[in-house]
Formats: sequence, structure tokens, C-alpha cells
Amino acid sequence: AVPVVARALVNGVLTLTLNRPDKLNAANDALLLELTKALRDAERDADARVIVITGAGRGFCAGQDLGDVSGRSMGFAEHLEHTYNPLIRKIRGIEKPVITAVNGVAAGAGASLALSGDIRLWSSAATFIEVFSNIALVPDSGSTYFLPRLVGYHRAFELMSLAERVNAEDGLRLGLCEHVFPAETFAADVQAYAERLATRPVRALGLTKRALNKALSGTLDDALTYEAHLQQAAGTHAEHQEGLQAFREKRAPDFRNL
Ligand code: T3D
Repeated sequence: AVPVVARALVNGVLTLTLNRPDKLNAANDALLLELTKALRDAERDADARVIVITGAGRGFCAGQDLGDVSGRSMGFAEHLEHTYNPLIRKIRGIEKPVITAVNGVAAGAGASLALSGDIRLWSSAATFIEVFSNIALVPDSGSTYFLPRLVGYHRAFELMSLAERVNAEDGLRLGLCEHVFPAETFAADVQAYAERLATRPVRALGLTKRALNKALSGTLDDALTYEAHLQQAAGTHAEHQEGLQAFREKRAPDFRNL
């Protein structure tokens, strides 16, 4: 059977491809649970230094598979806690960089997924829609957390109310992504970017991610204390020794296999 999430590990980059292209990779439970499992596996896999989440075909993820909801035994809250919420928590919690590589349309929970990455790379063919209000639902899977932090309350409310498609040019302008690459070379550009990130000290980046996530909801005083705590861990690790030694020897550091 074709996997709903395909895995490929190349040069330290683990690419997880949502694989229901005929439905623009709309998410059913199998896809969400498999993606979360793949991230858990990646957490323990030292060869996976950077994780890329992308979509097969012309879509990134069209959100909840609307053909999969009728007759469901779980309520909405229970369903979110069973599927989407563990996924989003894992993406933010895994101490490795996660790139969301948005190859096409990202809608509903797919838009939330697109925003959840540490680095967001978009194809010039990518579009983004906070589509929930079209079916009279509330934005979920982290959209109400991520989007106002990027664009402010008012623009977030407008995007959520009118459910208008944002194209790649506007996505970049609004800060919904870090870079836009041409659709024709998107996969290769994402791989090259991710390989560059994979040469960085991923353990230190994992701690950086932990510090940033905590700082987003705390005070400066809390952040200063937590930085000091994490610096103790980073500064006593082999990555730091290698960084220092490379600086002294005037060469590029090699952080792999540390
Ligand atoms: O616990 C819970 O259940 C609550 C959780 C909610 C989380 C959510 O994500 S709610 C939001 C759910 N998603 C949507 O409402 C999006 C619905 N889709 C669309 O609005 C549009 O398809 C898009 C804007 C995403 C893309 O438009 P377009 O014109 O590029 O493509 P299309 O022709 O509409 O779609 C192509 C095919 O994908 C089509 O199938 P067909 O006709 O070729 O057989 C379409 O039905 C299918 N598809 C698209 N989105 C979904 C989908 N099939 C199932 N579920 C989808 N979400």
C-alpha cells in the first residue's frame, strides 16, 4: 500500500511527504497519526538532523478531510486532542529544526500546519487560506496562536473572517514564510536549504527552539533565567567544544556525529 506519509532521509534531512495528492493531502486520522509517529521516530534518530514536512502533488494540505467526518464517534474537542493537537505540540516540542515546505495550497488545519514550522519555505505556487469560517468552524491546530503573532490581531481576524486566499508574494510580505522559491525548482531548493541547516549544531538549535518557545509566553526576566539554564547545557556539550576548536584552528566546524 502507498504510505499516507512517505519518509526519505538524505544527507541528514528527513523529508516527510503528505501523500493523498488527489485530495490535496486533506488530513484523515491515519495521516495525522502517522505524521506524529514519524516525528517521534525522528526525535530518536541521530541521522535525522533536520525535518522537512511537505505535500505530494499540487497541494500542501487542505485541512481536515471533509469526507471523513460524518459518523465519527469522537466529538470535535476529543478529535482535536487525539489527532491535530499532539502533532502541533510535537512539531513545536521536537528539539530539531522543522521546516514546513509549502508546495501548494495550505487550508484550514493545513494552514496551521504550514505556520507551525520553525522555518517556513513556500513555493511560488503556494497559497494559504484560513478556510475554517467557510464551514463555520473556529480556526484550530494553533492558527489562533501563530497567526496574530505574525500579522497582528486585526489582520488575523480579517483573514479568518473572509477566508481569502493569500498568494506567495503576499505570504512573504505578511511574514507567513521566510523564503519563496520558484515552483519549478522548489524541491531541490528546499533540500539545499535543509542540508545547509543540517550542518549547523542541531543540539544547540534544539535548545534555542526550547528557549524561543518558552520566551513567547513569558517575561524578559523569565527568559534571562531560562537562557542561563540552557546555556549551561549547551556550553558543556561537545558541539560547543568543536565550535571553539574550529574557531581557533580557523576552519569550518563539523558538528555531525557529536
Ligand atoms: O476535528 C475536526 O474535524 C475539526 C478540525 C478541523 C480542521 C480543519 O481543517 S477544518 C477545514 C477543512 N478544510 C476545508 O474546508 C478546505 C476545503 N477545500 C477547499 O476549500 C478547496 O478545495 C481548497 C481551497 C483547499 C483548494 O481549492 P482548489 O480549487 O484548488 O481545489 P478543489 O478543486 O477544490 O479540490 C481538489 C480536490 O480535492 C477535490 O476533489 P475532486 O472534486 O477532484 O474529486 C476536492 O473535493 C478535494 N478536497 C479539497 N479539500 C478537501 C478535499 N477533499 C476532502 N477534504 C478536504 N478538506
